[in-house]
This record gives sequence, C-alpha cells and structure tokens, in this order.
Amino acid sequence: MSTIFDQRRQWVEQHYEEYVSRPNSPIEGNGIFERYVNPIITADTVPPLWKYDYNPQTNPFFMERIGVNATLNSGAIKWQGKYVLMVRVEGYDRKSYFALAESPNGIDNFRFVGHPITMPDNDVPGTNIYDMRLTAHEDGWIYGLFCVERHDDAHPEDLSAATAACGIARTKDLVNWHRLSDLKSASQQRNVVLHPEFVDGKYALYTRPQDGFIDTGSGGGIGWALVDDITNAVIEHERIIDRRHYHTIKEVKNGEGPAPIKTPKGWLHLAHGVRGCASGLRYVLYMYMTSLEEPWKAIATPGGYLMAPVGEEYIGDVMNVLFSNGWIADEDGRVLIYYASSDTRMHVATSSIDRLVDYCLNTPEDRLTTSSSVRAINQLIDKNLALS
Ligand code: BGC
Ligand code: BMA
Repeated sequence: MSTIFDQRRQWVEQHYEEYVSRPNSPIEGNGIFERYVNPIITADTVPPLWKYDYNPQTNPFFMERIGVNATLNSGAIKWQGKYVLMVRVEGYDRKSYFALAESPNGIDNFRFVGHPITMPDNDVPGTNIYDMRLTAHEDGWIYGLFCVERHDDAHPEDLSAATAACGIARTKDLVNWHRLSDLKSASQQRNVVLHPEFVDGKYALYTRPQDGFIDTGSGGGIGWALVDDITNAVIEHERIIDRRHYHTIKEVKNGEGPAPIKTPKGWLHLAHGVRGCASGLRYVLYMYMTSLEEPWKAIATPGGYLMAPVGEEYIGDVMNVLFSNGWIADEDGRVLIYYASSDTRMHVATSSIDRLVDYCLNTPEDRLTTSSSVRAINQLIDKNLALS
C-alpha cells in the first residue's frame, strides 16, 4: 500500500516535470520586442530536491521544509552554448541567494542546475545579497557585481536602517567564485555594473550613487567611474552620464541594468527608471545608447519607457515593478531580454540588435514638457499624411 509520503512525492515530482517542460511562445506586439505567454522561471521552477526532505523516516508527510518566495532579478550569459541565468532566489525567510538556471533555447525549459551558489563572504559578511550583473570581461574573467546589504549599525535602535554596497566576485566557471573587496565609494551604491572592456587601460563601472539606503537624494543618476585595480576597487571620480529629471520615468531613481551590448553604432544600454505615485514606487525599463569610443557619452536617449508591467506582471510581492539585470546578445543578432515582474517571477522578451538600435536612434526624446510631446506626435502625423 502506498504511503502519504509516496503519493505526495509522486505528485510533487510530476507537477514539477510538467511545469519546467512547458513550451513558451511569443506574443506579437509593438514591433520593438515580443513578450512571451509564460514566465520562464518562478518559485515552482526551483527543484523539489531543494525544498523537501526525501527521507520517509524524518518527513513522513512529504512536507516542504524550505520554501521559495520568489525568483527574480537575474544576471544572464550565453555559456557553453546554453542560455544561463544567475537567478536571485528569495526564500520564505527573505534571504536572497544566487542560483544558476539554464535553458537550451533561452525561452523555455529553464532548469536550475547544481546547488545554490556559495558566495564567499569578505571581512564584514553581508546580511543579504542580490541582483547580480554578469560581465564577461576582456581580461578573461567573468565578473559578478551585486548588492550587499547590511544593517546600519550607526542606528542600533532602527532595525530597518541598512546600507547598500557593491560586492565584486569573479569566476571562470560560474560555480566557484573568488570574492574581491567590496567597491569603495564616497556614497552607498546599488546597481553597479562592470563595462566589458578596458577604457584607457582601466576597469570601467556604471554606478548609482545614493545618499541613503533607499533615497538616491543628491545622487543625480547613473554614474561612470574608472578604477585601476579591480581586486581593490576604489572610486576616486564619478561623473553622472544619465541624469534624472522631474516628471519623467526616472524622476526618483534610475540604475543601469545589465552590462551594455556593443553594436557597430554604439553601446546599447538597458536601465530601470523609478517614479513615485499614490501606490508607491513604479519601476519601468528604458534604454539609451552611448558612443563606441567614449562609452560615457550618450548618443541616443529615446523618451519614455521601453517596457512597463502588463497583465499579471503588475501583481506580485512588490507591485508595479519591472526590473532587468540580464540580457543576451546571440550570435544571430537576436537579443533576449530577461526581466522580472513585481519582484516575483522571471520573463523573457525577444528583439534584435538592429531593432533595438533603430528604437534608440528613432524614438523621439523626452523633451520634458507636454507641449513638446504633442509637437512630436504632430510631426509624425504630418510626415505620415504627406506620404499619401
Ligand atoms: C530589497 C531589494 C530592494 C531594496 C530597496 C532590499 O532590502 O531586497 O529588493 O531593491 O531593499 O528597496
Ligand atoms: C530595487 C532593486 C531591486 C528590486 C526593486 C523593487 O531597489 O535593486 O532589487 O527589484 O528595488 O523592489
């Protein structure tokens, strides 16, 4: 006679197999990119082996022992022919950790591989780590830059007081990581990204200076800094290369997404912008392009957002949020944009280098007033009418 343990184990494993092998298909949209019918990674994609005790003696009811709350903000890389995500997995205990998931085609059949990553701590261990940006650098290492959060002990009475810093680690195989010193900077930092090439013989970072843990305050936007030694990275000078503005998608904060993609016309950048509203912060994705020779100089700044939440993307643990820190430029010119919705699940959208460059170069800029937005629409209409 089969036991509760056997029945439940069979049900859990069957459900998992069916779930992770679901096919995915694109949804026709605005021509700039395609969304997909299903999310690609959710808490249900995390293998039962990571959640259940498989011993019938110690777990007769085959109950879950360690729960997963969400799978979100993932770094991405094409690695040995596979599409690999460094997923931020958050447990029921609200601790985030990194874990690798891979897919043969980048749009479905993602499976977690191996164990969750054991990221070595450095001198002052972090309480939480999250949102890794992967960069295959021309120095031969793969770097992971991520946010390290610690309690701010300057305010012992306030249990929510925290500090954010940029953790830096590097690897040759994505599994074994060498932790380097955290980035030293005059301000707190989140959303720091390593540029894939040396600039003037130095490592180049996209930064996001902020006055406090949440408030960017006087931190004017996405910054740029060069560092001599990545094993002991110190920011001496930081310049703002993508500014925040009143009444735009990036009024409150913005931050670089994944490492930029090199194209013949310039570097393609994906970023997030944040605006406050009556229901809290609202995160959207936007793009900009910088010069090939001077990656800190913007050459195109399409106005408004590239992607904002739609449908179920609005709903989740932290509502009204799209966030991306991973994309893959494939050999055939396809671009896979990996984004999380509402701090809950991972999705893919597909586009191409040609389409994203076209989008950046030909979308009108945000000229910061309603009357200039109306002017841009009227120019488009007049050009269209002149064709007929
Ligand atoms: C959360 C992040 C969030 C940050 C700022 C952290 O504690 O883990 O997801 O971005 O706070 O709100
Ligand atoms: C941030 C990010 C993300 C998160 C977002 C919304 O500041 O760094 O971790 O997706 O908030 O909660």
